[in-house]
Amino acid sequence: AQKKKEVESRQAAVSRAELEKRELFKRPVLSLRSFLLDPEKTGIIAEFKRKSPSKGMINATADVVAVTSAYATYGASGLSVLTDEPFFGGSAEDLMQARVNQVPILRKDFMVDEYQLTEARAMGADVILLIAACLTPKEVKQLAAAAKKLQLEVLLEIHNEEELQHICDEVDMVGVNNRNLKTFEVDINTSLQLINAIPASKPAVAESGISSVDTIVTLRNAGFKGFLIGENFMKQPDPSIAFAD
Ligand code: IGP
Repeated sequence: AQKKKEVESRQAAVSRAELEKRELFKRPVLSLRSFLLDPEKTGIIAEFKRKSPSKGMINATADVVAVTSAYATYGASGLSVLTDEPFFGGSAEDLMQARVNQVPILRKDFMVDEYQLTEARAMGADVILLIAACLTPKEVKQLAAAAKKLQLEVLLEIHNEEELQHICDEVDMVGVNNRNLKTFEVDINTSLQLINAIPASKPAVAESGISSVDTIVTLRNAGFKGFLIGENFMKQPDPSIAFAD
């Protein structure tokens, strides 16, 4: 509900038609799906996140261009940039700055309205996130269909078996969040337990709580193509060198 209000006030200031006129809106998008399916690539989606509700401040001083450029140089298959301000201290400006990189970018936010999809395109995003816990299956289908019309790819995030019901044709990839959004508890087994129920046509992404190469190997062997990593990089004083280790 808070998101809806936030979106409404932005929409009152900048119309959809205005967003559609922006230069970035017209740029061709990059496919995260094909980057994840490329066996030559790492599958790592590296996230720029200053703070979070579970951890508080993670890194107050990191520079978005320096960090995301290093992520891309060290082999990230994709970038994830938080644009949610209230909970994660992100902004549209962060994503637009990260756009200097030639890798697919996920707009990480709570999407509840089609206006946000137009915004995502106008920021230079390639992929949007739809969180099953925040949306009905019907809303997922509608927002995903609208995203496709804008050429954006869709990553659907699930956390349990019940949310498998939210998977539909319009969704390109399925993420399993190892973090319970209510308790903030993180368990990699969440990913390992759900992977076999995810259709093979939709590359699976393991999200949250990944901090070792061993874990990535385990998840890859289980069938995951993507690995979304935020805190492990961002908690370093200089996240731009963290990826190299
Ligand atoms: C990254 P971590 O534990 O590596 O920092 O997690 C990412 O998965 C996490 O930020 C995330 C998230 C979300 C944030 C997953 N789903 C939905 C905001 C909204």
